[in-house]
Amino acid sequence: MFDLVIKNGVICTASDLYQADIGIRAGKIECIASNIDSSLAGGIIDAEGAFVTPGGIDAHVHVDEPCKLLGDVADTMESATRSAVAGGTTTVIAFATQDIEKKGPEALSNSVEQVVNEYAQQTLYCDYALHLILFQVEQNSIAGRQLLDVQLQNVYEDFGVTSVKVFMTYPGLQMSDYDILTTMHATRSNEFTTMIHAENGDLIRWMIEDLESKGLLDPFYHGVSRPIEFEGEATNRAIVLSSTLKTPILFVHVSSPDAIQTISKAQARGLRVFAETCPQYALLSDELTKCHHGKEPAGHNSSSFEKTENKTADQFEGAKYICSPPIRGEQCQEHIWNAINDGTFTIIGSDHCPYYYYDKVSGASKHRAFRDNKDGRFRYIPNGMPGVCTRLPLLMTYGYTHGKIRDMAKFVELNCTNPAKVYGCYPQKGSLLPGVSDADIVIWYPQGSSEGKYPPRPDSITNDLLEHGCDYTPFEGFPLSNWPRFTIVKGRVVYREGMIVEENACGDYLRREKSTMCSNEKSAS
Ligand code: DUC
Ligand code: ZN
Ligand code: ZN
Ligand code: ZN
Repeated sequence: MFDLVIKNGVICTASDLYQADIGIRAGKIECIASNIDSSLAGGIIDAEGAFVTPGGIDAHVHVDEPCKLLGDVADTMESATRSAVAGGTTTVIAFATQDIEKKGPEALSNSVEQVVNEYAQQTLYCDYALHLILFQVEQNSIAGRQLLDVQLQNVYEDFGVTSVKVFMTYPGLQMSDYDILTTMHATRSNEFTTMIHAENGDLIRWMIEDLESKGLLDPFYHGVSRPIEFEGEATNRAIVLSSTLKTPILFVHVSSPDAIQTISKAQARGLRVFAETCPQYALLSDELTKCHHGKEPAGHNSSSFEKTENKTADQFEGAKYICSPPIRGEQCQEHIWNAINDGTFTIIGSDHCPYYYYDKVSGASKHRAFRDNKDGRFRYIPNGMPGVCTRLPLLMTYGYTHGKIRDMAKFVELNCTNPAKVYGCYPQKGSLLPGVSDADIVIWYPQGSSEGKYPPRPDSITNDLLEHGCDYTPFEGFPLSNWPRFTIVKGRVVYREGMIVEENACGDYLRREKSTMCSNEKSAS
């Protein structure tokens, strides 16, 4: 007997595409077979020939947390997981930031505990796990190594956290090369995954001060202050650090050809260097940050286009597209797609990091939160944009349908299976393996037409589709070829034909194991 049977789907995994039915019991995938007897099912969903994929894993999501180092993020874990399932993502990995008030062997466990406790108060629509953002090594000396070793051991034992992110930029967050080596030493011995934000923070600081001294303050200059070469340099330096210790690393949010080339060369030398990119680097261009010329950006839906008092275009609109690394020139997009297909990129994450565009308090009076703060200087605009909901539909449309991604197996590998392997939750997550995988599944709309025995699928992105807390999407108006019709989390339908199914919300905290892909092998020392 099954709780639910999905019939007539085209099952897509990271290796295969085939027609079959899926039988689900007690939240798990129980069997996949060519024709499951419907009389055995508690419930039946007819996929009508549509693609059936594992639920997406978005391993790069920022939400509001007790330690607000990234400022006031517009999503709680509740709204972020709601937005995730609306876009076919069934597991998110967010961040717990190190709380430097906490000291000693349990310091990092206590930092994570604070975050887990906060999210336990919220309704969660899918499972979530946590990475740890580390920005300070407690003891900046040889003794610090041993302490960090123990701190990581504890955070694994207590919370199943097995990955650490370090920043090579941002005042207050930026780590010295010395501290990065200490961190890598500890992640190596604990078999953690080391995630790197690679941009040269010292050079960026110099550029920001230089631009400000010349009165160049608009959102567009954010990108000017963080050129491609600064990402390339930091990428190369991090590879030197990791190869010194013979330990793997993973670059997050890789945006540009220099970094891609450096990573690809290291991979060709046999170094265990992994990389993530994000849809915004494949689909958006820095032209969007130039709104002060009075043009509406391409792909922009005029319904959300605010006119300023003097009826010209919103001169601050470029702020919506600020993230770090910045959105690059259009010519960089092709490099991103090539690296997606040739294996340089291991995973795709959204880097969902939403900030309100309009002021939350004054609301209707339409003060742009960023502009009215600190004279709109780009330096103070928070870096990040929403994306947890749009990641899979965009990649289905512009990757699969438009032929930029090789095939559906590549789509599943990058968005579902590899993130699970990289972050230690495979095969419970990210795959459709009978007997072992959670029944985290997306049933897409049948290909080709949006007509059927069901409400029509969305044919372009609008902010109100996304179920997130943010007041805009950088992808407003982007045409779509598909959208999740059903999102199933642990056997329960949480999103059905455009509606969240509230009573089926069943998200939990997910403990992870050590990575099977990019943690250190025990033998290396
Ligand atoms: N890096 C991220 O990964 N997210 C938001 C800001 C940043 O710099
Ligand atoms: Zn980052
Ligand atoms: Zn300009
Ligand atoms: Zn991020």
